[in-house]
Amino acid sequence: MRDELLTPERVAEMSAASPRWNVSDDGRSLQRTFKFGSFRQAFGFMTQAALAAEKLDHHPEWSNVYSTVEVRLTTHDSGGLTERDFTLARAMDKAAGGD
Ligand code: H2B
Repeated sequence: MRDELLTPERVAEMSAASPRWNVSDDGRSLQRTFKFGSFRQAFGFMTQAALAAEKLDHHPEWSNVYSTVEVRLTTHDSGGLTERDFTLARAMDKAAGGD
């Protein structure tokens, strides 16, 4: 089942509620750079986020260099942003702790 794409108005609303994430210029993805104090913390975050992603059956595009994790969220099956991207964004915020 293909999830419905969010309207630009809904994307604006939802991204206001997830202020650490940036909407890409084309409006089709969310991006956030997570910075940690060490590689161990970054990888711990990735482990937790990976388990959350599996539970949600929604997966990030991401890369890790030392203590930095760059994340891009989009719904490939739908070709843009859906509710699932924001759900995973919130789960990743939670996994990162802090704010
Ligand atoms: N993750 C993301 N980010 N986008 C998708 O479209 C997607 C996914 N599709 N994870 C899921 C898995 C799909 O392939 C399975 C069959 O549900």
